[in-house]
Amino acid sequence: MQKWFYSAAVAALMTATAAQAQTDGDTPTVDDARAFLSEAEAELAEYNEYASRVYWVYENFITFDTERLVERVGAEGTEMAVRLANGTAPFAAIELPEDLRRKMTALTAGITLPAPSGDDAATELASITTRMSSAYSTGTIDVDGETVPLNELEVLMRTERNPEFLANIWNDWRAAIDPDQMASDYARMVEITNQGARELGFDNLAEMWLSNYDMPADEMEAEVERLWGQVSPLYEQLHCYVRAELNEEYGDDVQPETGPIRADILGNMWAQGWSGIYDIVAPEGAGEQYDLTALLVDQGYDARRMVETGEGFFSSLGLEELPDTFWERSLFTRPEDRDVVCHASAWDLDSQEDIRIKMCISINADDFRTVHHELGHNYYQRAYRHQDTLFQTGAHDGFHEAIGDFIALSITPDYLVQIGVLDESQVPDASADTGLLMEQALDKIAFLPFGYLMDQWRWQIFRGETTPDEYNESWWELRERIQGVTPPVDRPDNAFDPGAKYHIPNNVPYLRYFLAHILQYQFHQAACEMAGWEGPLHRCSVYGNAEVGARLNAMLEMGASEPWPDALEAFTGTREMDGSAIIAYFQPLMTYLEEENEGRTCGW
Ligand code: X8Z
Ligand code: ZN
Repeated sequence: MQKWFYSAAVAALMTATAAQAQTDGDTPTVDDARAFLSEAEAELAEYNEYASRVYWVYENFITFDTERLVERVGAEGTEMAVRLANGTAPFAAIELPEDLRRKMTALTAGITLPAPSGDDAATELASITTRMSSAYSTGTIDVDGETVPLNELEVLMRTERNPEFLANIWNDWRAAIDPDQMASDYARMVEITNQGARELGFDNLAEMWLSNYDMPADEMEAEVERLWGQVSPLYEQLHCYVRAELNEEYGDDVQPETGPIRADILGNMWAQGWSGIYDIVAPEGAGEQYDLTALLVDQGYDARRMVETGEGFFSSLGLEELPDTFWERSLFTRPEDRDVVCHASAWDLDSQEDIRIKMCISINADDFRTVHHELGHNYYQRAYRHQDTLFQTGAHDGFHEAIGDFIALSITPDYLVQIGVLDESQVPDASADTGLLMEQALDKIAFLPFGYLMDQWRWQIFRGETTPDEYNESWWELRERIQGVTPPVDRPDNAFDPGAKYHIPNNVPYLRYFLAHILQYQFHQAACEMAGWEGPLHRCSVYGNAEVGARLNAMLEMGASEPWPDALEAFTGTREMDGSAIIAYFQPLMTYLEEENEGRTCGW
């Protein structure tokens, strides 16, 4: 649970002044608003630090007792957030300077899970969300007589090739999260939080989540549609090519030539990133590639060294190195003796220097990139620590998710030579470009529809378009229609498959990752231009470029103090999110895929 979650999850305090003004029937003044916000921010800052420490302990030691602690602190946080959000009401009708208005909006729209005031709704909500979170993080399945946790299942999904075995672990993981309990918890949570959203003046929670992007919710939704429309043709080509290769590998019985792709044979528990099956779909005749996982393993990399290497990249840009406490307090590997939340996260506990990551690192290329992803959060957090509490967050949540990924786009062959992971003689020549791009597209292009549909599913529920008895059906309707994937085995009546993905039981909005996948290529393109790079974008690394570092830091330092188009402009010169950068990046691969797919019937 990241620090900016708390900033967003909490809101403003009804000051004596504002309350007084309201009871007297006077219109509050701008000074009243300023005083109100400043008291609210002080309360928030104090709560944030305390709550972060409680959540940290829970996520590092999931026990009966720590669950009770987070339930209490979670309920208190929701009650405070809702009280403060309601406290903004007297200021709705007065004209405010832009920065104060932005803070008021952050207070009302920024609560991820609101509860209605009174009736112990916040307490019930906290107990439901804690139960869902623990069910997810403590889930294990039996594989050949051994109890296996999710982070090891993820490795098996990448590396195993027997379709029956894959179908089994895919199915068993979905049974391991206690689907009956979780589905009913989820339905109750939707009722409570929708009531909370309505009390704050929103139609439902979907509208509230979409109100955090410096524009009206319906415009933001249209923006998302536009972006998906820009990039979906890339996905269709990749899907078509990968399906054909899988058909060749496994035969018609496992993967037919037409229709959706079986979700368990794409190298990932959720079919959200497909680089695990690069070996199956590698382009014929693509030049010699290197295997980053093998290089890291062969060179004896351990978890800490992966993180040190990530830090080294940020340092090369001129960013200050991580504090000693980062190394003392972070969690890098899964402890054997207790339950923890293994899903990777980055933390800022005190809005100063106490930043950490918590991750169960495996030594492979995927986690090497995730380390950079998490560090991106930490560098962002540290850069905006001088902002006021309500501005201590990303320009929008997609920015927060894009920073570390943008850095990881610079993990090129030349960069790997510079840090001694790859030998000069192993640098692939231009004939390997299609392969390099393919491997990356398997993660980044394949992710796009998944990143897009996760919140489509939730928005439909929040809007009442999907009822609890339709949860799983509507999940698979979206997965088939948008992503073109299908379950390997019939879904049981009680299945709650979305609950088997971290962000659903943990209520982390997901649109941010879709936006980040678009934005990171805009950042990369702009940074490479700054660096004077003239070659193909996928060969560009900004490692060691102090100018890029300084301009990046200038954007990070802004936090959420200005509308996000200003932050985007500060770094890239443009004010719009735009798919043309990712399209340009993968253009050579698209040409290849279109040729390969000639004569095939694409789509599903
Ligand atoms: O959840 C994450 C990060 C933590 S913010 C590891 N990601 C999404 C996921 O794992 O589903 C990163 C990319 C998508
Ligand atoms: Zn993240």
